[in-house]
Amino acid sequence: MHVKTFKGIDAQAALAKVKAELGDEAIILNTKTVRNAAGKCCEITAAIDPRSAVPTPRQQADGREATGFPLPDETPADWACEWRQIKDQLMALVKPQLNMDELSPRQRVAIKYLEREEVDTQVLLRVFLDLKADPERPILPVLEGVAPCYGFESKKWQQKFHVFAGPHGVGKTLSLIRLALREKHARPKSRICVVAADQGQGKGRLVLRHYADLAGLAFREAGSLEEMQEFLKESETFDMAFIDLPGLCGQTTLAERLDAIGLANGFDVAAHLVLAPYFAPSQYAQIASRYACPQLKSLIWTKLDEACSFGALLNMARLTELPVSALSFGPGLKNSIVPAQSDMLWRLIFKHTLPGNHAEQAA
Ligand SMILES: Nc1nc2c(ncn2[C@@H]2O[C@H](COP(=O)(O)OP(=O)(O)OP(=O)(O)O)[C@@H](O)[C@H]2O)c(=O)[nH]1
Ligand SMILES: [Mg+2]
Repeated sequence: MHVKTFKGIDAQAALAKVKAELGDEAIILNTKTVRNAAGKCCEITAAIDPRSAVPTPRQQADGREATGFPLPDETPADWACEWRQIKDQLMALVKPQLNMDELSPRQRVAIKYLEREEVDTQVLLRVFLDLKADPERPILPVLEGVAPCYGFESKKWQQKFHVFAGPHGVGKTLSLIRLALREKHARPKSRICVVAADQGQGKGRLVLRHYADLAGLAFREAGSLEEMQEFLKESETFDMAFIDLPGLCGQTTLAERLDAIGLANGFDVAAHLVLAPYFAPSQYAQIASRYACPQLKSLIWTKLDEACSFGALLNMARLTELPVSALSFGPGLKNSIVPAQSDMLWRLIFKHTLPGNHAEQAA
């Protein structure tokens, strides 16, 4: 474990230095205000484990480790587990230093609420330090920094190829169909193709074909490198392609899978990680690391109607540093997915109001 102390004119400045040098995985061990000849300054002591840090897309994109500590090729599972325990213990030590008295009553209530929603301590600490700097500061702009939204629609998402990836059964195929249908509805003239990239294994491709036929979308099967190359040759004739990737097997990573079907380099690809909000924290950490790659651009949350807390949305946004692009809240085809907007996310987290209900209330 590497431990280092950072100084700044205030907590925000010192924290920015921690992030720049050690990354988001850094654990804050201590914060204190010190006086020196120049006046007051904030001192933060932080630690990082060089082996268990989850690589961020930024780190992978330029091939360098932003912490400056080299990562070995493999992280032994027992060490990862041990580090998690150490981290939990360190967090338990740090937590009492989240001195709630330093916040205004409104800020305090919001932080306590997030804690009950199972928002992890790293997120809470970041929010706490931001709020502490200004007792008048409302919490939502701070949270928007942690989990920004960038709603899925072609006006904003101008990539041609959209890959829907994620664990088995989370709702990848259904999300893809609904977003493709929304796009077709909004721009009837756009030439949209849906592509089953599941090598003929999943029943999802039958569903895809069925809805593609009904909605007048083109449909292709391209699960292998050869089939994908064939598809890419004719892709000039389409404005957008929605590619349905099956859940990854074993320890395969998304980068390896995209490489295997020839989508890793040189194409206009945005991959979207589809997730449901009821995995265990350790599973999210593993998913974040397996799916991290330069093409991964957003998170799509599904099965919100089945969840009882939504802290995972903030936790995963911090882990992946990705915006949320769509929210799905029902098993049906109609009125059950929307491009994500910040107000929907906060209503979901703070009021447990599903986006659909919000739309109805507003109507
Ligand atoms: N309640 C609820 N069910 C959903 C939601 N999204 C998808 N589902 C259901 O989840 C099940 C799996 O959906 P799929 O789209 O087939 O999931 P998938 O990730 O493509 O599954 P695989 O291809 O088998 O890995 C279906 O029964 C969907 O109706 C949602 O937002 N809410
Ligand atoms: Mg599927």
